[in-house]
Amino acid sequence: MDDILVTRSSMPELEEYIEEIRPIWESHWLTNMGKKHEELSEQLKQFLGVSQISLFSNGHMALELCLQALNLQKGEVITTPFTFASTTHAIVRNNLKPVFCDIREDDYTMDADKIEALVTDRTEAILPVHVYGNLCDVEKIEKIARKYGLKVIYDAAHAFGERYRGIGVGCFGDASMFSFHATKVYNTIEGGCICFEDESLGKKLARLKNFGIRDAESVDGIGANAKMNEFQAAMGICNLRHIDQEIEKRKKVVERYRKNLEGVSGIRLNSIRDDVDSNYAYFPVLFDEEKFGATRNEVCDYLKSNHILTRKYFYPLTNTFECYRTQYSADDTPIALKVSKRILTLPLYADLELSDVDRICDLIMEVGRE
Ligand code: T4K
Repeated sequence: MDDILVTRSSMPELEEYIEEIRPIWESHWLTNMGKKHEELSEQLKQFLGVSQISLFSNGHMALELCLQALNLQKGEVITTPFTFASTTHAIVRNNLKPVFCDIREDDYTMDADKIEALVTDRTEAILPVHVYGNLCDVEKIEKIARKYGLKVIYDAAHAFGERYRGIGVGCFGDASMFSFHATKVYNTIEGGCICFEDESLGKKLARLKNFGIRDAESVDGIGANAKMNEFQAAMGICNLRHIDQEIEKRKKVVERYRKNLEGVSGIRLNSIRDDVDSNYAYFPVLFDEEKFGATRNEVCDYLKSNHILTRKYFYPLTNTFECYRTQYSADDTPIALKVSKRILTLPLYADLELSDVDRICDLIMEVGRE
């Protein structure tokens, strides 16, 4: 029996991709902001409903270079430990100090009511994560940022294509990063972008992702190489043609999971907001051992023994990583700690068969009863 993995990359038909890359073959123009790159930029701007966009080789470099471009010098950035390694590393690799804020119990995003207590005279920015595609409290965060003069950079890696009350999620804050990694709702194989409004930020990003080069004879920034190449952009153009159907298929999978698992004692499903058009990026389930009768780890192991490979996104918390643990205590973010020990993301991708969803849910119920 083949394993069912936590996700499976969406891909166009091979012939569609071949047609898309044919001009690249003919022109020999492979990277450095070529025609496909420019075409995809325009298409994504429209699709995401944002005013400015800058494409990158991956989401992490987009985030890291965005923080660099914002020139944050006071030192502290308030963020969440309930995220992928990238978010925290992007801060630290800019010689900035992450200050960890706890999360909300219902949607796992940064608890905006706990931000103000963490603001010091060294705080310069807030970096929240729309984790699993759950939107942060963008209004409250905006208010706090205004009050203290802080920048807001959203890690929107999971929130591609989502809208809040009709507004593209990339419109909030000073900048938002989307990831186009193979495992995401939308992929360019690897890739990512920053969305923003301020044109001067766009100019800095353009230089920083290309070694800091201003023009052929001047280099005025300590940049990196983080350009999206033409093959990535071609994949992005193809995948964007099918994104609405892909999200629709994911929705069906999520609805089936919810139908099967809703109301089961000891299982908490991801909360759903009416004012957000979801992209159905992840299906996290929280297990309360006492009520359900089994721990998250027991469920994970049982599913694995039945060829279902789930993931413990996001365990461990980033503030407990070996590289950070001497500087932080997870006890300072007790809700994040509790959630990270109990949460499991179940397989979710557009082509996941509904019969497999039923089987996964049956297996989960078996562990709970044992
Ligand atoms: N911020 C947040 C909140 C993020 O979640 C991420 C990335 C970032 C920032 C950084 O964005 P990028 O620089 O990645 O654009 C995966 C992804 O590598 C990572 O992109 C993602 N978050 C994270 C949540 O998940 P792993 O180590 O769990 O991936 P891996 O290789 O175990 O793949 C998971 C499953 O995906 C596999 O079991 C099968 C499937 N898969 C994987 C690959 C690589 C495919 O179907 N096709 C593939 O090509 O990190």
